[in-house]
Amino acid sequence: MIDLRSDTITLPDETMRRAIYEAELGDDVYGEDPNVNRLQKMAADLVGKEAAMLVPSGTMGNQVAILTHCKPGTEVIMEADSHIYYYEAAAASVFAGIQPRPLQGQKGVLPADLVEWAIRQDDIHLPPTSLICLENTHNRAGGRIFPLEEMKSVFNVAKKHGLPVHLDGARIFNASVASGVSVKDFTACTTSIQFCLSKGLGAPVGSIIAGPAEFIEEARRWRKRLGGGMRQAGIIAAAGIVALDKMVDRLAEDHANARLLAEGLAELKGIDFNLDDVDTNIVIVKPTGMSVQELGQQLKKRGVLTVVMQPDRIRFTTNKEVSRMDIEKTISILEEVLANS
Ligand code: TLP
Repeated sequence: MIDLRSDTITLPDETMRRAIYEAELGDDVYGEDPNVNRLQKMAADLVGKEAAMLVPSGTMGNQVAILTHCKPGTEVIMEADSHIYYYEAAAASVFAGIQPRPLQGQKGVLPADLVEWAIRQDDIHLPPTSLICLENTHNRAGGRIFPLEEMKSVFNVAKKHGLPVHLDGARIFNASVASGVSVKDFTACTTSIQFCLSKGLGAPVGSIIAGPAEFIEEARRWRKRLGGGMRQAGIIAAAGIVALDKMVDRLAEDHANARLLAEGLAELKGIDFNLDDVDTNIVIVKPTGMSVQELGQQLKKRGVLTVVMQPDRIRFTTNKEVSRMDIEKTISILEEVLANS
């Protein structure tokens, strides 16, 4: 099977498995796991924040950040197609008791003036705005990069209103590798960030949440409340260290494969698709001659796995397990399937 469902399907390579096997362990709830401590220090340095903390998943990272930043009854500004709004099973409403304020972005980007417009005035009728969430790269917009200048503008608006900014940077390393902008430059426009070790970077599990030391101290309590205090988590952290040390540069291969796929798709009839919409490792297309379900099934029958993203859109996500040859094969399979549409 050529698995283009997600970059979450990536498997740890031999170096990672060896690091996991050899990891010296301790109880992280006592702060005694050497690999967790090393990973957290490494991650904080990489994103230019005072402190960082390992969490089991990107979802928990985002939710712990919201719980730490916000009081119940406040409002959180987020993009209407963001992972936090769309894919986290309303966790922020359930756990943090916040009211989401979804704003329609432009290809995942929230313009600063729209954000400023949505910030609540001080009025007894209104929920106070407590947080602004951004996503970079933006998953449902097709792995789009939130440009640095736009992030700066949002951050300036946030500062003006005394509000924190949380970045869902599940794929911030993709944004950095593809744009040449350092991760630190992106994260300088944020108060806190969550990024995933378990997507294109190939670790089996784990995400990092980073921010000011005081914020991370409080986040640690929230992680514990949610049952995310992991004991000998060095098993996970050892893989995370390899991910940050050795796997960042290889994201360029995923981007090149996505571009190859996109160029192939641009030649085909039966789909609506714009080559300029592909920034990183995600390609989202709209079939015109058949339903997305039908296209997904036809591809699966021929050995290509994809994911339905919207009622009329299907997603291909390049990842470490998929080679250039696999992409060439996918293009010819698509040609065959779409020719019959
Ligand atoms: N995204 C997954 C699915 O949940 C949709 C995928 O296959 O793309 N932020 C962003 C931007 C994400 O794309 C994801 C996962 C997460 C957060 C959550 O990470 P996990 O799965 O570790 O909870």
